[in-house]
Amino acid sequence: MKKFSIFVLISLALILTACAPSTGANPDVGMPGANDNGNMPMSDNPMTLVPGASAGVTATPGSMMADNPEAAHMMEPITAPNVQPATETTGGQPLAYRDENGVKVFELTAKAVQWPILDGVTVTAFTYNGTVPGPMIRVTEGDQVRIVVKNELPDPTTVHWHGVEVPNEMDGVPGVTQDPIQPGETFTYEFIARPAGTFMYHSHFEGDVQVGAGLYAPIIIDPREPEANPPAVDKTLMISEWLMTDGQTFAAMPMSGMEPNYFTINGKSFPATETITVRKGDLVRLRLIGIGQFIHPMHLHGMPFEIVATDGHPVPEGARLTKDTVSVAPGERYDIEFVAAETGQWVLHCHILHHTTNNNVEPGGLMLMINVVE
Ligand SMILES: [Cu+2]
Repeated sequence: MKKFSIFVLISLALILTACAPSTGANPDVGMPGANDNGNMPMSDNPMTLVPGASAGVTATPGSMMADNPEAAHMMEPITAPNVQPATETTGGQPLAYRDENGVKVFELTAKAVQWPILDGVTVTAFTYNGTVPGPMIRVTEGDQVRIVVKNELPDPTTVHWHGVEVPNEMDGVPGVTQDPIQPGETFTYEFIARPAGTFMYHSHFEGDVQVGAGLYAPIIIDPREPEANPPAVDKTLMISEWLMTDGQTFAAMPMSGMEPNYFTINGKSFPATETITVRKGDLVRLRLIGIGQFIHPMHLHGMPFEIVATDGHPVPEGARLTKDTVSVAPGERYDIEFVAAETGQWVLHCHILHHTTNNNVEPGGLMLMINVVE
């Protein structure tokens, strides 16, 4: 059953790839020889299923795997021995630290858990400390920070501090700046927190699998000088995707062109996403973080917003755009602010509307409510 579903998914991806208008590898398609409908008679043009493959050869999943055995694990479900249900229900919560001679020391354990993204839908997730996203590390600009990372995953891992100005040997790139942290091993990262802004940390080992599987979390560095006009509400939203079939979790995009079927904000799909309740007149800051593999144009109903920071760096007041939609690409951060001017339930959602479904059923996915009350 499982193998059959994977085969169907792969076949679908191959067909979609072959039908895409911009394959480029088949420049003759739709050109001379096309019939009145603009379709190519198959007998005149032995199309291949995979652009760039040799003429007349029809690719099958099996042969692709044989061609590239290193990629075969992408088609395997994400698993771990004795994976347990999550004991927490909310990700991205502030992580406590201990002070050791002026150093803020945080502890992270990379481990697999069963993580509910929706009532009745539970993924097998690779996590920091058992939640998706992992816990929020929140420090102040200039703090000396030490993060002790224990790997309880079945696979090696590393941690990359995305956007933070760390020393090169703390950058978390396996085979470049450090050896992978093997299962059972511990690695200690240490750096000075700078600059101030919205950042994230995530796996840099087999990111195609591990990041999509949940190994990501926010790191917020507050400015040393208190802000002149701090928001009344300050929320961090990490946007990502999942592929679930027959109760098993796969890499969100096991092959180029394949599509995930669940979409999450802070590890939850609508209607399980958080409702953000604010008072009329509040200044609200949302820190949008793209940690998946897809671009998400996030649209807010009812109130325009200003983009006050991009990728952690403040936008000077005179250069700020006022928008109602901002596209959040993988790796990007946008801090947006708006005044909650009108009461009501205002929707924030992705405007690729397929991303507001759960396994093709609307409404779902990347949507949450901003509930403005008196
Ligand atoms: Cu989207």
